[in-house]
This record gives sequence, C-alpha cells and structure tokens, in this order.
Amino acid sequence: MKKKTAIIFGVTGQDGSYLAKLLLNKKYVVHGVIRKSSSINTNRIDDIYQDNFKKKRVFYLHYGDLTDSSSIKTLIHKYKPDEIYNLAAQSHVKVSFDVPEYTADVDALGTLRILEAIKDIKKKIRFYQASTSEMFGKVREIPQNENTPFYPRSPYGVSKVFSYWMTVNYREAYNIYAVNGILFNHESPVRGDTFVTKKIIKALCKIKYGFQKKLYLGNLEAKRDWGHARDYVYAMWLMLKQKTPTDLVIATNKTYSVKYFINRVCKFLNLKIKWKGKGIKTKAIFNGKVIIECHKNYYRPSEVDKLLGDYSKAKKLLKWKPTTSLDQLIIEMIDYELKLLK
Ligand code: NAP
Ligand code: G4F
Repeated sequence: MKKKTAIIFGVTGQDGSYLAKLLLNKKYVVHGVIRKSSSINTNRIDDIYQDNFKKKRVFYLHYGDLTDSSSIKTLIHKYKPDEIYNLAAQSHVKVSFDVPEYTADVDALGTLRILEAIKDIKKKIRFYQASTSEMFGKVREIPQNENTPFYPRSPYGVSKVFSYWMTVNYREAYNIYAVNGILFNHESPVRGDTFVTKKIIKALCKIKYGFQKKLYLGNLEAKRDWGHARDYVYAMWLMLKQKTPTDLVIATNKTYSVKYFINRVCKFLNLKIKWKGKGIKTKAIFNGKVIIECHKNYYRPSEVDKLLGDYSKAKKLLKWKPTTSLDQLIIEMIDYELKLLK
C-alpha cells in the first residue's frame, strides 16, 4: 500500500517535532518545511534527521517560508501530499506587539498562501490550521467552546482569527477538507524557552542548584488551560481522519493561574517559597532571598485573563481526551531540565 504523505509547516517547532514523530510512527512520508536561519534551528528534530544518502528515506526537510508564496506553492505542487499541517507561526503573544506587521504576514497571510496553493491543485489535500484559544481573548463566556465568539487581544490573536475564517471560507467556497484545531495552551520539555511554563521551570531548576539568582516574570494572576503537546498533536492527526471536516476545541477543561503553576513547580523541586505583596509588587522569597519578582517588561499591553476550554465535542467526535495531568507535565519538564543541568 502506498504510504501517506504529509507536509508540516513549522516542523522545527514544539508541535512540529511531536507531530513529525507521530506521523513517522504511523508510516507516513513526512516533508518538513524549515526556514533559513543563521544558527541551527533543527535541534528538536535532530533525532529523526535522515540524510540524502539514506535508502528508503521517509523524512525530508525543505527550505520554505510562510512569507514566500513561491516556496509554498512549489513544495505543495511538487509533493502533492495527502495532508498539510500549518503549524508555522510567530507564536509568541508578547512579541506580536513588537512585530505586529510581521506577525500578520506569517500568521494571517501565511495561511492564505497555503490555502491558495491547495486550491490550485487537483489532488484532494486535507488541511489542518493551528488555531488557538488566544482567539477567545477577552472571553465572552467561561468555559470556551466552538460556539464562543472571538475577541482577540493581540496582533497574534487577531492574525489567527483571520486564518481561522480563511480556513472556514476555503472549506465552504472550494470544498476543501480544511479544519481549525482551536488548541488551548500546550507545553512539553521542548517548549520554547520564553513561554511562561518553560521559563519558570528552567529558572527554578537553576535557582535550586545555584546557577541563577532571580527570575523576573509578568502577570502571575493570568489563568491558562495547560495540556501536553504530545496529546494535542494526536488530536490534530485525528481531526484529518474524520468523514466531515469540523473545527474543534482541544483542551483539558481545567484552568490554573501562573502563580499556582509556580507553586507546583516549587513543590516538586522542594523549594519552600513564601509569597509577599500583590500585583506587580509580588515577590517570592526562599531562604530569606527574593527569587521571583515581577517586572513591567513582561506584562502585555492587553492581557487574556482566563482561558478554560471545553473539549466535549472533540471527545464525542474523535474519542479524544487528554492523558497528561498538569502535575505529570510539570514533572516531565523538570526531569528534562535537570538532566540538561547535570
Ligand atoms: P513554536 O514552537 O513557536 O513553533 C513555530 C514554528 O513555526 C517553528 O518551526 C518556526 O520556525 C516556524 N516559523 C516561524 N515563522 C515562520 C515563517 N515565517 N515561515 C515558516 N516557518 C515559520 O510553536 P508551537 O508551540 O509548536 O505551536 C505550533 C502552532 O500552533 C503555532 O502556529 C502556534 O501559533 C499554534 N498554537 C500553539 C499553542 C501552544 O500552546 N503551543 C496553542 C494554540 C496554537 P523556527 O524554528 O525557525 O523558529
Ligand atoms: O506562556 P505564555 O507566553 O503563553 P500565551 O500567551 O498564553 O500563548 C501561548 O498559548 C496560546 C494558546 O492560548 C498560543 F496560541 C500561543 O502561540 C502561545 O503558545 O503566557 C501565558 C501567561 C500569559 O498570561 C502571560 O501574561 O503567562 C503570563 N506571563 C507572566 N509572566 C508570562 C510571563 N508569559 C511569558 N511568556 N513570560 C513571562 O515572563
């Protein structure tokens, strides 16, 4: 039987790396798209890299960029994949306030460029768009489900709303099997270093063993619905296996504050901290020294205060549910960090 072929945009990212491994295990031929960078950006996929001389090669990397429609079109038309996963993005919400135009180019127009390339090809390609709970922003209801109206709060969120609707529009206008996975925050040991979970765990592991003195953070009161990337890429794959293309929320149905997250990390690291102060004046003290402080640089011009997903529809249609608790996720991330430190 002919192997299925997939293209992953964003293969070097957290989700791209988990998804590539999942698809290779499922016997796909995987084409990953990477962008040119001045330093090596493939560390998350080095373990599955296959060079040009490998016989029966099933994992290929190609240069491409979501800001460059010619590379997108060339790759899609050359490899005519069964499935395309668009995981590529400028994915940092705070950074999107600093580079709004670039964020919109990649996260909004980038999706349109892929959809246009799919539209112009005869082969029936199934398309997954990495939509996000950030689209709910200033939430209109709690919890958020597929019918909750969007109210994005950042250039990132606004760009993702554009991509969401483009995906819906191309599905309806051109009969393309195109779906939005509305994924709530998901983390893992290979989460980018500047996202809050990884930043906290990395710093507290270093503080515990004397390699760092202090951690500066922003809003500790924000609440997020945090799951594990491994569970979430499995949901992406399932979403392209349905009879009817349907947009789905993928979440854990639980929400915790950044402060609660810190408390759990400290518990597992046996760091007995004491909290003092409120808001931007909040500090965490350990052995008489301030180890966590808030700094205005890490606050956002407009914040998303509370995200809580409701994944009932995905549970019903995909038979999907998260398999990793927040504590299990934290323990896995700490173990990874401590191994690196050693
Ligand atoms: P990530 O770790 O930041 O990975 C983003 C990927 O996109 C990287 O491979 C990056 O390449 C690539 N990329 C960035 N700009 C690009 C461009 N101009 N052209 C081509 N590729 C580009 O993000 P993630 O956490 O894996 O998330 C995957 C997707 O899901 C993103 O679209 C994100 O917005 C969305 N999402 C994430 C979450 C979450 O909690 N993780 C939740 C909902 C939705 P480099 O490695 O070269 O930077
Ligand atoms: O870890 P974060 O940067 O994730 P955020 O903004 O929720 O976005 C992530 O999840 C989205 C899904 O909802 C994705 F679409 C997006 O691509 C990304 O993966 O921040 C989480 C919370 C925020 O409320 C932030 O204000 O943590 C708060 N926070 C407090 N101090 C901080 C910090 N965030 C970061 N990155 N750094 C801090 O020092």
